[in-house]
Amino acid sequence: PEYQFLDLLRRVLEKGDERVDRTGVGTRSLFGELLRFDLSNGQVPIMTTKRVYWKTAVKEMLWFLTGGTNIRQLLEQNVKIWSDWPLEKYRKASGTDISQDEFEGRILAEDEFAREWGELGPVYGKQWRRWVDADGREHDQIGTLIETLKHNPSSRRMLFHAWNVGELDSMALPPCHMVYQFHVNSRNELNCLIFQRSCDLFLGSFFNFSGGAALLHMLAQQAGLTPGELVWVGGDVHIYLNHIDQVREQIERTPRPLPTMTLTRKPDSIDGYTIDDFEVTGYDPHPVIKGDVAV
Ligand code: THF
Repeated sequence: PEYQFLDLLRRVLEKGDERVDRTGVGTRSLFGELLRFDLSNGQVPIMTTKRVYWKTAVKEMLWFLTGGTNIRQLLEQNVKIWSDWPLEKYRKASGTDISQDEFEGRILAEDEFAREWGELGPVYGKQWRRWVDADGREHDQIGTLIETLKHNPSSRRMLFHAWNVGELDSMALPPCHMVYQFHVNSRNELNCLIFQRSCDLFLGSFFNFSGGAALLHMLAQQAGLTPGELVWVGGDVHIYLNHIDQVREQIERTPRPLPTMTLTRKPDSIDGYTIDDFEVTGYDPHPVIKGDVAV
């Protein structure tokens, strides 16, 4: 299964269209790609050709599920992958060159500062748990999904969406993985299709696959189903030009067997999970490869 991913990396490197993107870094990209990962045998798509910080990815997914939109909750778990955007904003507004460490320290230490500068706007968590409609009513898309999985699993309307058009302008970043659709087959296996409009293959994709797999495990457990397939569809699938050398190194490596994921406990609801409930065994990756994130 990792070979299809390495193959995608290779194709984007070789055939990708090169152009300058929003961040100014430049990318090579292909449009419209699909990957399938089978989770029914216990395997999870936590790739092995470089070490993936899967706990960080799962913590991010748990943060989405809390409905949270402030980086403080992430920092409390030592997750720093969302700090760049608020940091950039604060530097511009204050005219200072504050370091990331100092900025994160202030978010953690000062309530007022965290409220004002740690907020990302109505991003993923807000839309998943508290989408506000035209009448001002809130919709818990995750709650509705779990009810439907339990009581009407043949439904073709089991999905949640984060592309809330009216609120895009107030988000730090519009959602990348924007739609998750679910499907239950005749063997009571839960399948998930993620539609991602924009994918940073070298940094983001591993997080998206790992987080998606964790979500599939939690939802299956809550609805009394077993994990099936994770289908991932990418729109603009790209490699940043400052990641090209790293990707070349990664595709030379030989994949090892994928690890397995199990939940060690069944919480009463989707809101009851913590990072300690996830056990990943048999993970023996190649060493980490570093790359800078384009903001
Ligand atoms: N913007 C860009 N340019 N790339 C992305 O992957 C991305 N995301 C989220 C929002 N905007 C994005 C943020 N997610 C890392 C991983 C995921 C991110 C952002 C950054 C990252 O730096 N990963 C490193 C270090 C991990 C760590 O410090 O624990 C890695 O090696 O994986 C796509 O959702």
